[in-house]
Amino acid sequence: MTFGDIARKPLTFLTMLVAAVSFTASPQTVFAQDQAVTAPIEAPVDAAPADTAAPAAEAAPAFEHYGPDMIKGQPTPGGLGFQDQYTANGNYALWMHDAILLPITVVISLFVLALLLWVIARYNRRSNTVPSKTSHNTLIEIVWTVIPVLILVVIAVPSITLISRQYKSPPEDAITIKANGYQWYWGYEYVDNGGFEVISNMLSDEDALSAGEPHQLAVDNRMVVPVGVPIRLQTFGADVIHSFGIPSLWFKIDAVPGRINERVLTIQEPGIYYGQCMELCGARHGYMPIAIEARPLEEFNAWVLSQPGGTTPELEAAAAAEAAAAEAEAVAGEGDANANEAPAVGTEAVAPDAIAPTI
Ligand SMILES: [Cu+2]
Repeated sequence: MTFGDIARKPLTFLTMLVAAVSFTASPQTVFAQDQAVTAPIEAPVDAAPADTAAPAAEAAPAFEHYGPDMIKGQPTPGGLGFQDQYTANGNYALWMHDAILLPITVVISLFVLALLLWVIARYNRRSNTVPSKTSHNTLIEIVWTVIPVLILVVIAVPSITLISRQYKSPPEDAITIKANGYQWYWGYEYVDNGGFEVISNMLSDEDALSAGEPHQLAVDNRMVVPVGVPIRLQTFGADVIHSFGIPSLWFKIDAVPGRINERVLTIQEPGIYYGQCMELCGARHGYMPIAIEARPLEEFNAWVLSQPGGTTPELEAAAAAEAAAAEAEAVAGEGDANANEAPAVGTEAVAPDAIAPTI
């Protein structure tokens, strides 16, 4: 054995030891990275409201946001069913679940349970010593084919209706709002209102509780939307796939990089509705909640005007009309000036006559 062998053996051993230690340590390393990632993200969480709120406060009078008494869409402790619904689609889906699916499921389950119990009690080896050798019964076979088909038809009709309602295109006059998913927060772009974007980060537990809002759902800047008006809600993934989902509005679409998805959303009542990112999108996927604040249209417009760069289509139309009128006046003025050239000579000619009698 040469010195090289001896040197190599401990080296191999050392290498393996280092490898083993690094394998066992790697989860901690990953975790440490998570925390390292978490730390700088938390800084903008605090910084974002200051950045966005400050110019808003300067630009226009402060807008009074809804307090916790207006929270309508949120999970309840021990809740088993759906959240209360605040859209037409949500109410339809809830009706379909409560009035059709649940009764059918319960009746079928009880029927199958009763059949099982009956078979166990009546046709066991002790009470039924001579088994029947019947192998076909046309009536029973028709019944157990036709009844399930009818059940499926009863489920299919409202089910397909619901799907078609969910995929209805937004009307032309719908207000377009774009929800951009970022790792790990949301940005709401008001495309029809000047194109400004509101950045929305989760509040810390302490801030949420002191505001009276549910922790891990409360955010610093809510997505303010008009109530009773169709919204063309578009989603976009700025980095990876996210999903924009609000259970109480029966609304969920993926936010995919490189494409825009859109659905129409019409909220029936003013209030606050909470949702979350619903596509696993990375380390802080669970900490990018959605909070929608639905306000009557006038209040929504007031909020829009309180945002830097915010404007309404009416204001834009009025400004455009004003500009057009001013332009028309200018053109008319030029025209008048040209037209007045001849009368101007006339007035000059008239002037001496007019002056003459007074002399
Ligand atoms: Cu996400």
